[in-house]
Parts: sequence; C-alpha cells; structure tokens
Amino acid sequence: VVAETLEGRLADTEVLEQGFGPAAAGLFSQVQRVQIVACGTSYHAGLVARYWFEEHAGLPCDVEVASEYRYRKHVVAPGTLFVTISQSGETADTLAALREGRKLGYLATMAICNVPESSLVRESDLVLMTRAGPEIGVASTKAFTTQLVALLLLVVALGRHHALEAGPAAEMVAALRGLPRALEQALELDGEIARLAELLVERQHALFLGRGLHYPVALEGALKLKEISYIHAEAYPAGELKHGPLALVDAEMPVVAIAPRDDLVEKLKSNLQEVRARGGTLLVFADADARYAEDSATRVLTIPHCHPLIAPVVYTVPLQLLAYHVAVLRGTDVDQPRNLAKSVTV
Ligand code: F1P
Repeated sequence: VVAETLEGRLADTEVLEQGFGPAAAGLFSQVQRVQIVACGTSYHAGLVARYWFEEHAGLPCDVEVASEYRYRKHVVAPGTLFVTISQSGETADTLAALREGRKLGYLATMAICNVPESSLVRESDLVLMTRAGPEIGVASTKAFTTQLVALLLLVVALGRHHALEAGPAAEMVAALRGLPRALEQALELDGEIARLAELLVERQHALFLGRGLHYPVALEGALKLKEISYIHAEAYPAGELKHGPLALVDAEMPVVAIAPRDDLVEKLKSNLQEVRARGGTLLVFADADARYAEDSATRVLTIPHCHPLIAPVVYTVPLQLLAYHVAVLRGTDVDQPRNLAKSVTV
C-alpha cells in the first residue's frame, strides 16, 4: 500500500482503501474519531499521529498506553476507529487492549503492525502493514519511522472523507515522496553525531526537549538513549521546563533540543536560554534556517531543511544515531539491552 501510494496513485484514496481490504471504503466515511493504543516506541508513534489526525484530517484523536487501557472504564463515542500500533504484534498489553476494545462497541479495529502472522493482525478487522523488515535489535528503530509513515497515509486516507481537501492531500503525499532523500541526508550526519555523542558518554542524566509534535519525538529520543545506553533520560515539552525540570539543570545536565524550523522556534529559543543561563550543555538538532548560534556550551547539529510534515520522521534518525553512538562508546550491547525483551508477551 505504501509503495503504490508513493508511486503516485494516492490522490484518489481508493488505492489506500483497497490496501485495507474490501471492508475499508465503507468504513472510512463513518469514522468520526480515532482511539490509538500502543506501548513503548509504538505509543510515541501514536502521540505524533494525534497531531496529524487533528490538524490535517479534522478527526479527534486520543492516545493511551496499552498497559493502562484495560484497567479503566471507557466511554466509546459513536464512530470511533480503534487503532493498535505494534512492531511485533504480540505485545501482551496491546493484545489485551485490542481484545477489550473488541467488546466495547468501536466502529472497527485496525492494527498497524510489522509482522503479518502476528496475533494482533489476525484479530483486527483492518490491517496496515509497516513492512519494515525484521527488527534485529530489541529497541525499535525502523519500526518507529515506518509506523509514522503508515500513520500519515492513514491520516490522508481518512482525512479525504472529512476535512482534508484534495489539494492539501496531494501536498502531503508530495511531502512524503521527499522522505527518502531527506533520510539519506540525515544519515550523512552520522560522523558529526558520533562526535556529539562524546558529550553525553560520561553523563548520568539527560533532558530532551521538543515542542508540538516534536515533543513525542523527544520522548522517543530519550527512550532510545535510556534503552541502549542506560543513561537516565527524560523528555519534556519545552514549555514545561519552568514548571519543574529546570530545577535539575546544571553543568552536569546535558539538554538535547529538537528544533525544526516551525512557528514554535522562537518560543523554544527562549526555553533554551533558560538552560544556558544555568550552565547546562545544549545539543540542538536544528533546521538550517533556524539560525541557532553555537558557543562554548552549545553545539548545533544542522539538519537539512525538510517539509514540516515529514520532520518528525527525519529528526528521529539523528536521535536514534545519537543513542547508538553513546551506547557504543559506553560499551553496552546495543542490540540486546539488559532487562528488555523484543516482545513483551507477559
Ligand atoms: C513495544 C515495545 C517496544 C520497545 C521494546 C519493548 O513493542 O515497548 O517499543 O522498543 O522492544 O516493546 P511492540 O508492541 O511495538 O512490538
């Protein structure tokens, strides 16, 4: 579905709908809201997608961790599509949430998943395969970026039945077509990122900051760092700094900021000044046009400008590489982190 779409036939949403099977076309026009449920990295993909559903498709979207979903009562609004996201399709909490959801009167269930023969795929009404290939490491990486692409396509397909006009839909697909090149450019930053990793390797803690839909990207950057390097890392929406986390910032606390060029950049800059004023080392992952100045404690990784729609995918790759290089420098097992399992089936 993804390939056919990007090859140029998406403008009519039929290609996508056909990919979901015969049930999809009739259902998509009935969807009034979206409930996403997932764990870990897959949950972060859902958090990014919430911004897209509401901004581009005009559909309200809720996102909840699957490990909590089944332990509370739910009021299901009519026309709600229940979407699970999982690399493995076997995560026990996500599967349990799906089984619970199936009893609750959702319009339909959809799995966004990487493993065709998984339980999640078998038990869902609709399926969108990510086809990321096998994930070798425990920590999800390409699963995340492909989930984001799948979710964007879903936003376009559903949005065309709601608030998304043909012009903006075509523009979104054009932006997606720019993704392979933008990712190649991001991968070319590998050497520079390896040098930035040296700034984190001796540290015990790190803060990640983002605004808007780059807050969930910051969450994912922090998760990757803690999963594979065992550095304690937390992510906050940048505006939340002054509501608590700023108390943690001193010369020992590096701060990684995700700063693509968008209308929130000026706000982010003032948040980062608060960090600098307290002696914190700053690593800023920024768009070339955002013009962040380097100084003795501020390092800027300049990421080639890309369309804002694909920026969450593009900015994720340098964050994954940062975690990877820090882990390699610390000598941890990048593929098999301690205490973690690829599929959490219990
Ligand atoms: C969810 C997840 C992964 C994480 C680790 C443990 O898995 O939290 O995001 O990297 O592998 O499980 P899944 O439901 O996406 O397979």
